[in-house]
Amino acid sequence: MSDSVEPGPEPKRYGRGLFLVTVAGGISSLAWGKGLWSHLSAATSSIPFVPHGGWRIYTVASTMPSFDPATWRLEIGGLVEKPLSLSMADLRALPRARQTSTFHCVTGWTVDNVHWAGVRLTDLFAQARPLPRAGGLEFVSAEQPYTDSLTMKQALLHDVMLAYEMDHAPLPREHGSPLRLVIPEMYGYKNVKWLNRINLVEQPQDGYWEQLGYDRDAWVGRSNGYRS
Ligand SMILES: Nc1nc2c(c(=O)[nH]1)N[C@H]1C(S)=C(S)[C@@H](COP(=O)(O)O)O[C@H]1N2
Ligand SMILES: [Mo]
Repeated sequence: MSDSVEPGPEPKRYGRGLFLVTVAGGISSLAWGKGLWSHLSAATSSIPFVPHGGWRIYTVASTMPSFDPATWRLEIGGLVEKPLSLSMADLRALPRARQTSTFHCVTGWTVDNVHWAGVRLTDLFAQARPLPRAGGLEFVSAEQPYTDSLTMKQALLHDVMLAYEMDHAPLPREHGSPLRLVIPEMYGYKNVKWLNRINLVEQPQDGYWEQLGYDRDAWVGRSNGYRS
């Protein structure tokens, strides 16, 4: 772990939680990996999991949001003609988009050929009808205070989606259940997990990692996160 601020978890962000887990689990190394996460998971949720296929699980809060299908909604508001409040069933009733794309974290890890299924923003816009002055979208996570944003043009790239399935199964909790943003052209920090609100705004604003110095336009290989 370097001293620079990186879009990924830093032990200090877990503060007390990490300390307690470390002591309780008797972990001698703070390396971010299978060992630490299986202990953290055991301490913070009843769903054990092990990162697979090169993924690292990142959060900014000490516990992950949980998903209750009975009450969960995706809210779409701000500069729209018709604000929406969609259940998971509503989302699944929309045209189902699928793609296979590669996922890049700015800290250097990559996962090839991730299979996603979900909805395209155009299908939501057909219902919500953004106002002409809506030039950006703010994506708000249930995991506070994580947010990020895109321009309207970026949001309409052909392989941007709101994914509810990953690798042929419902999106796992640690990957942002039930819904996450996927934008393969940009680094992982733009791919907001536990998405539950989209606000249409005039211009994008800095999100969580951008307030800490990362580029708002996080093009893979072309933004300030690039590490050779
Ligand atoms: N809500 C939320 N979304 C997030 C993050 C986070 O900490 N919280 N981390 C981002 C970063 S930096 C990366 S690389 C990816 C990692 O995705 P994963 O945790 O599914 O592996 O999630 C992104 N989305
Ligand atoms: Mo990341």
